Parts: sequence; structure tokens; C-alpha cells
Amino acid sequence: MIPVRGLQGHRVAVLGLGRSGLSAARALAAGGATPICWDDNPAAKARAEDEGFTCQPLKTSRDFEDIARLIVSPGIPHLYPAPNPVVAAALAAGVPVDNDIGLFFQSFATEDWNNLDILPRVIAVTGSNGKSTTSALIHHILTDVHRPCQLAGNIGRGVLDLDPPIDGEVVVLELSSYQTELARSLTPDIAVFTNLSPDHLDRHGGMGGYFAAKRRLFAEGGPDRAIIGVDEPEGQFLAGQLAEGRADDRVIRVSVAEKLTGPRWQVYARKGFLSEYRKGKQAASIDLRAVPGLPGAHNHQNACAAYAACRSLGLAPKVIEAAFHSFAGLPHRSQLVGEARGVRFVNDSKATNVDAAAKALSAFDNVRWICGGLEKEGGLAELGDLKTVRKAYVIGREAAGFALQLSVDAEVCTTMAAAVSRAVADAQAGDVVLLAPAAASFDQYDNFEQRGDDFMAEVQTYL
Ligand code: UMA
Repeated sequence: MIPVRGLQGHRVAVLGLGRSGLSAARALAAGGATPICWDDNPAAKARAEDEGFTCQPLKTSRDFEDIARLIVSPGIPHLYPAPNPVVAAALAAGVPVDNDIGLFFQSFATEDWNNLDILPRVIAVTGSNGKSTTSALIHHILTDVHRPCQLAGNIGRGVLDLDPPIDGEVVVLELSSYQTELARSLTPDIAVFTNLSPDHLDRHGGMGGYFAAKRRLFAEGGPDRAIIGVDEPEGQFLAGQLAEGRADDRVIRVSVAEKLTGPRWQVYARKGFLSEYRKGKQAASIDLRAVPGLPGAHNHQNACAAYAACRSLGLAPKVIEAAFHSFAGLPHRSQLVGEARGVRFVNDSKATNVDAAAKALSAFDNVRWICGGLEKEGGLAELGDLKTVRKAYVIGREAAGFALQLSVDAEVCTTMAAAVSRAVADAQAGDVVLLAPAAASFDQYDNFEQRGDDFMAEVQTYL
């Protein structure tokens, strides 16, 4: 745990008692603050009370009179579409609103670091898609070369749950826009921006707010090194704003759309090959086609970003290449579930938005596509021509409406069991049955993990 510094003796409100909220309450208490907790779900509140935390409603600005700060969980709206009533009360009382990420950055460095030979470093990864895989891949590469490292953030472990760092340790944080928007301190040593496509727009008041939330990672004084995906105008703009001149090594540009040229430091993947160029000279080339854990162009983008982050730490191309080959991939992301009668089954339940689904679809041919769920703002137009799809099998409560918007043959299945059964009945050797929903899961499941688990359980009966 990272005990919270700077709030000793203060009462600090904690809203939301899931993974991030509970770990924040524990870290605040360890640092000498008194957490005053609340969760709208009685079961979550009861769990915190069982641990000895005080829970009390914080409904009006009066309730915040002796509160130094409000720590809000990422899933709880603090501004858009409307502030949660507890946040609204804190704002009215003039109490600063922060989150566990802000507390982490204000608490991570301590006097104990004076005894370390190599200072710990933080790599923070954000972007619309690929940030979990990129973060996990960086962590995997560092583990492979026996560099002390830890992984936390949006990937599932609260950042304040991390152990205090040891000599030379690298902390890899996956950060969502919810997390970067709210953190009062945000000072990574190396920051990665994978890509940008519409997601969570209701929470950020539109695309501009969404980009601004992610961009904050590069704003507060700026990281020592910024690794920026430049395949969208936002990435190009950000890279241009951060770099001092064309040969500024603090920015590494990443692309899977074009060959990057010129004196800059750049890493790109084309036709399955990763290339690194620095000061106009090629520094490395890696064949990604034979890397089993990173299929498709979207994973090649993740590989380029992770490669650049590790090069920033001084790792040699050859050791990064070797580690790529032992990367197993993450559950629910291009996860090969099994193969039967020449048909492969792939779980990409994490493809919760249109862009992620389009990328998953382009990584395979002859796709029997299981899609649908709670549609996100912006519709399905950006799915593109769906040329790798043989047929869609649509799940979700609004399956009929979802199917009508698709430009390919689509069958309304509603349930996962029906979708897998129909896809198996139609599939021929060489086909891929791919779950890549292009929608959130909340109409039928608690989260994307549960949806992916359901797909895998259904598939097991056919293997
Ligand atoms: N709650 C309220 N009032 C509300 C809404 C929620 O009290 O109006 C309470 C719930 O009852 C629950 C708690 O808040 O007890 C849940 O908080 P949370 O949704 O922020 O979830 P955590 O368990 O704290 O998990 C969060 C991240 N969740 C979200 O961003 C939605 C996790 O990312 C992250 O792994 C974890 O912190 C540790 O850092 C998950 C996620 O879905 C994987 N992220 C989104 C994504 O990847 O698309 C952004």
C-alpha cells in the first residue's frame, strides 16, 4: 500500500467503495487521515463498515464543513452528464475533488528514496483502445528482463494498493479518461497515448472534453518522454505541441497507418514489421507476424507503443523482441479460446466500442461475428465496410435495432447461447467465431469480463 501523504489529521470524504474507493480509504487511514465514506449501494457500504470505516451520508454542503477533500471513484460522474449529488454538495462547499490517482502522485515519492541508487519511475498509459494490452505488455517485457515492476490502474488494481517501490522499480499505470480528468496531481515520468476514438462521451461533454481529459497526462509540466500514437489528428496535434522542433527526442511518434520519416524518434508497424527510426537512421526492425499474443494491426500498435516505452528506459531492441514472443495476451482481448473442426473461437469482449470492434474484425478473415449490447453514442457508422465478416449474430436487449444498422447479413439471436449455437451451425473450416460486441455489456451483464466468460463457457460445449 502507498500511505497517503499530506492529509494527516484531516477528514477526507471517499465516494464509491469499489476497488479504487476502498483502497483509497485504507491508504488515507494509513497516512493518518480519517476517511468518511459513502456508497449508494448498501452492500458496498456494509463491506467498508466491516473494515471499521465510518460511513455517513454527505448530502449537503454543510456535511462538508470539516472535510479537506472529496475522493471520487472513476465510475461516478463528477461533472457530466450531471454531478453525483455528493460531488455537487462538495463543489457547492468549495471542497477540492480528487481521486486515488491524484493521491498516488502526491504520495509516491518519499524521503526513503534518498537511500535508493536508481529512482523509481512511473509509466502511465492512456488512449481509447489498447491501453490495457500496452500496459500489460510493458510490464511483461520489464518482468522478462528482471527489472522490478508493478502494474495497476484501470487494469483492475487500485493504484494505492501498490507496494512502496524498491530501487530502480518501474510502476506501470493504465489510466482511463475518467481517472486522468479528475486527478489533481498527474506527473508520470513517461506517458503513452495510444489512440483516440469516441467513447464515454456522455461523461466528458463530447469529444473535445474526452480528448482534454486524456491530454491532461501530458500537461502538468510534461513527462520526460511522451509516446504518442499519431494516426488521428488529436495525436498529431498533441505530439506537435509537446515537441520543441523536429528532432526533439522527448516525443516518440507511433503509427500503424504510415511509414514515419524525418529526423524524429519514431516507431511504426507496416505489413507486420515494426521499425524504429531515430535521427533519420533505422535502429531496429522486428517481425511481428510470428508473435502469437499480438495478432492484428491494433495489437501491432500496442507493440509499437510498449516497445517505445521500453526503449525510453534503455532496453535493447533484441530483448524487447524476445519478450514479445512470450506475451500470452490478456483475457477478453483477441483471446484464442480454442479450435474445433478448423473453426477458431476468439473472445474480444473488451471491444466495447465501435473502433475496438472494427480493429478486432480486421485482424481476422472469414469472421462469424457475435456483436451487440448497449449501444454507445455515435452509432455504428464507423464500423466501416465489414469486409472480413461473413455474418453477424446479434445479442443484447436491443438486438433487432442493432442488427438493422449493420451492412452485413445479420441474425437476431439476443442471447449468447443462441448466438454461439447459430454461429457454430453456420461455421466452416477456416472461419473465426469472434465475440467483438461494439457495445457495452450492461444491458445483460455486470461487466465485459462476465460477458466474455459467458461466451467462453458456451464455446466450451462445442470444443
Ligand atoms: N457507486 C455509487 N454511486 C454511483 C455509482 C457508483 O456509490 O452513482 C459505487 C458503486 O456502488 C460501487 C463503486 O461506486 O461500489 C464502484 O466504483 P467504480 O465504478 O469507479 O469501480 P471501481 O471498483 O472503483 O473500479 C474502478 C474502475 N472502474 C471504472 O472506471 C468504471 C476500474 O476500471 C479500475 O480497474 C479500478 O477502479 C481500479 O483502478 C474498470 C472499467 O470498466 C475496468 N473502466 C472503464 C473502461 O475500461 O472502459 C473506464
